Amino acid sequence: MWNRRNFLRSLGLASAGLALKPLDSLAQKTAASKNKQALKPIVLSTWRFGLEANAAAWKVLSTKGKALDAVEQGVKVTEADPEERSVGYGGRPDRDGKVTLDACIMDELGNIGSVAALEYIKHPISVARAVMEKTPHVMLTGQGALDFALAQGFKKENLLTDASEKEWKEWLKTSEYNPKANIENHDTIGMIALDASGNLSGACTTSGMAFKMHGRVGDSPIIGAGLYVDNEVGAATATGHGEEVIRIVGTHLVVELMRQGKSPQKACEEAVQRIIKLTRQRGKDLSKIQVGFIAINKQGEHGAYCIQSGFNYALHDTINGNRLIDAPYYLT
Ligand code: SD4
Repeated sequence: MWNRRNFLRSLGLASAGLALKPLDSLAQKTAASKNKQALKPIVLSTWRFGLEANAAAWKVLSTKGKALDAVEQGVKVTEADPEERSVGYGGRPDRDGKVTLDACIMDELGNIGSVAALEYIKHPISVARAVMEKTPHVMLTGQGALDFALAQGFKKENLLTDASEKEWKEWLKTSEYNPKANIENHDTIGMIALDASGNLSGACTTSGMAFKMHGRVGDSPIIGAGLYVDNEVGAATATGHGEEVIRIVGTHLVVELMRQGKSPQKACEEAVQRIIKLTRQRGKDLSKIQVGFIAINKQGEHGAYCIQSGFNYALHDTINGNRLIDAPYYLT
């Protein structure tokens, strides 16, 4: 007789003793979300230069390449562009006139690599990847990072362009360190991607805050602050005042909020709220601070949120192609 039990047995479920139990609504929801077709591949990156970076990443993703390769190839475009004065070559220097770079990378297995305060190397993200793949460590800084890069065959180059040097000399006239929200003395490219196989990876790279103290390290090379990936849950990256992102271990928080069931959008909002609360608690002026988060989850859903208007991000997916989106913000 053909009954439900026989049908389930034909699927190999009844013998596992699973299928005959009534599903409660939570289990049903979980099953539904697992069955939901993930929107993939998808890549998301910070700021308008993310459009060009996404295009490079998409070449990898659309040919079934790995998210890890996509994010590295993507952010390298921004690192190499001297017109982008906040990342890599052409980045604004610190107050001593030195271009010092921060970057990190994380893959779907939890492998991580990072460099901080690295000078003279155009592609710190690739050095971060080499730290991840070729050393027993996860982070190298300053001279040690440079020595390692040179030993790996990276070329030593002057990264201070005439334009950035001119700006620094102008800045020296007042020497006032007063980074303004959204004014181009701080930007970073953070990129997160979900590939066709459903794996997540991310990369983050910057020259950091312009005219920072020599040796200052921001959030961008710190796993859990500027970038975090958990292949079971989602990925997030950050831009803006790094000190504020570090204070709440921002991207780890965003990913953990997604783990608790929050959408990427809600998770970004809650992390920004956390910064707002601490800023007020510390009696600091919120209007001077900008932080933006972007996030994706395993289903390819995305979200973004920032403190004040002016932050945008680039999104490339299979439905709408590559586009720039203004992030929603808190302060009106
Ligand atoms: C830093 N978070 O060094 C970086 C800078 C940045 O938009 O992203 N600015 O603090």
